[in-house]
Amino acid sequence: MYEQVSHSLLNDILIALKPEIKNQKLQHFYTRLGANFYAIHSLFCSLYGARPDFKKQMQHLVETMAKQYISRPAYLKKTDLAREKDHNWFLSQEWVGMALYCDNFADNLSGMHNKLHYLQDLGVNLVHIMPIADCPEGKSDGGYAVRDFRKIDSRFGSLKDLDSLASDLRKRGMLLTLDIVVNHTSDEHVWAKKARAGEKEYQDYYFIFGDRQMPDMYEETMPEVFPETAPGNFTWDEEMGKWVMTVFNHYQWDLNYQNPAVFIEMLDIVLYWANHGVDILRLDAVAFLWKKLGSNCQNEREAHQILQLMKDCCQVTAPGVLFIAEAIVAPNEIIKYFGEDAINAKECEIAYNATFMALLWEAIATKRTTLLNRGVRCLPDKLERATWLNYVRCHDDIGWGFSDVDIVAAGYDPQSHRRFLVDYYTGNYDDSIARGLAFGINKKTGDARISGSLASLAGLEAAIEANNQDEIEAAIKTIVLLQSMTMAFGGIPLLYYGDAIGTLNDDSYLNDAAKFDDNRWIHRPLMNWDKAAKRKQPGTIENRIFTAIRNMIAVRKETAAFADRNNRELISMDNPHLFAFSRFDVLNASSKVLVVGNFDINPQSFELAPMLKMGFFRNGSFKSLCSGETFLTSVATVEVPARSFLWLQT
Ligand code: OTU
Repeated sequence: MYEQVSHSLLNDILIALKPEIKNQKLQHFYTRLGANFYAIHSLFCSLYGARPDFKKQMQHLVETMAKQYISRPAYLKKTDLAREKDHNWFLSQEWVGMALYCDNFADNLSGMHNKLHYLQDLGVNLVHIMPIADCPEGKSDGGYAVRDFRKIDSRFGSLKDLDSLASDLRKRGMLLTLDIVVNHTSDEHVWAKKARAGEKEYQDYYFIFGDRQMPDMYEETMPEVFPETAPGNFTWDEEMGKWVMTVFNHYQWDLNYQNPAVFIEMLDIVLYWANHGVDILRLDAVAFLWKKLGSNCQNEREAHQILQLMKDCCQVTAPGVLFIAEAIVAPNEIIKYFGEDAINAKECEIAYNATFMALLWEAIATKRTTLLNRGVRCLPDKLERATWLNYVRCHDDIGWGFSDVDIVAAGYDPQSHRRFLVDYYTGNYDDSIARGLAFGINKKTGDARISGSLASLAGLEAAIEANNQDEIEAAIKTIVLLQSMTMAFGGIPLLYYGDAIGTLNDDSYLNDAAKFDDNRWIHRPLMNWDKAAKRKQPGTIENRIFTAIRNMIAVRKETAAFADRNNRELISMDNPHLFAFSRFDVLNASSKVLVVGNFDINPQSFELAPMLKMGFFRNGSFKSLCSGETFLTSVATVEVPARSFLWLQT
């Protein structure tokens, strides 16, 4: 019955299409629309069906998709078809990413061309260029407070520069990732300006209230994202004389997706960037897309429906484009951003694996892998056509978002364990030389997160200052160990610019009035190209880190077992300092890799007999993939040096 309704609505919509759309060649568009319309219609109906203008909005939605399909360049339509055929293409082990700010890394977008060889030297073939859309200077939240979604900030260059970079990347077989800040706009966006000027139509784009009644009700259950710099979730706008919902900074106005016009505008922006050759779109802060009184306004069912709808619409117009969900939420919530099942409710193909990231840092601090093992074991299975973005550091802080239940099961008290981690990474703990800063300290809850560069958190900064060679060695090992885990875990490893050469904290942000109160800037430095050049001098710190990572990337790419096909098994080692799992080649299950990480500062070993029983190393010998060393299975135990890893293949 419902399917019939949906079918006849589609007919009406197609008949009513404007002649300039109807007269185009839209064969693939119609096929895909037909295949996805039932899902699109039911989602749109469940979100907006109660509105009197529902049919009009639906028409507008289809027209938006059709127009963007018409303007999609032929070469991208070709890529769409190829990717539709090989629809698991992104699960391959060949992809390795890096996130970078184009201005810090290369002055601007056109400067990027001359730096791509550095990425290729390392083996990186997926570039996430941090937000480049137009933002007000000084009120940009690092690019996440967008004033004009379709304009590139003049600091970074022009649309032409981006097009030329996209084409250069394509020729080199590299993928381009850009951000779409779907949850909010800058308070200087034209919609916000119109709202401020009193236009009701645009006030409906946001959550705007004349008095404190609704804001107070929301505040009862909404947590604070930036408690120090932007406490509360509402900001008084003097000019409008009203309260605006601002979950992040005071100048970031939350978009109201209860209004279908907002959804259609944002979809149009998503498709606009898809048509500029972006392969992967990082959707920022997706957990926050739906606000509901009485809830923490994160991970709401409707937020998922919005993402499903966005995916289905993108599938019709630009099916070759993937979405990354940036949802830094609990493990059982993150998993839902992949969708519920691959056919009926697909969402984002890729999601940040914040759980794994935080667990890795926890294991470094405790030197034990109890929580890491537990946390990974409890990570729910993801869909088949979905993959993680595995990372050690990114432009944001590290939050201790693992589940309390797991912390307790690992034998710790949640609150004091989180406090310990903050102490450890700020260097306020006996044996810690980490140089992190506490970020987002919440006086009410006692929570805090951590800022700092990978190298400084791993102890390299303090070790260099003390000129302590052993500590330098240990820090390098820690860095390489952490990266070895993200390379082998299953998913796309995402490096952060500067981390392959041991970039330390940079406190120059303290002299910038627009940055000094947000210490995440301590790990967003200018890329130091003189330092990068030292990667070629044997024996330097830069050389040791860079070559180790480059080697891992090369090995990863040639090891089919590292493709992400839900082909990982955790292995208990009976040693609280080791973290071990196996990866197998789905086409050749006997081709296995055993990954072992030792998080302790002393060597640790494991017995071979149980491994042989599990079916590893049947050939009488096994090989370490990174060092090339061969071992005989006649040895009783295998030693893993302090803060080191092994990738062993029979
Ligand atoms: C994201 O962050 C971005 O990565 C941050 O750089 C932005 O400040 C923020 O959105 C606002 O656009 O929303 O889903 O420190 O981890 O704010 C998670 C907290 C986010 C960040 C969190 C995150």
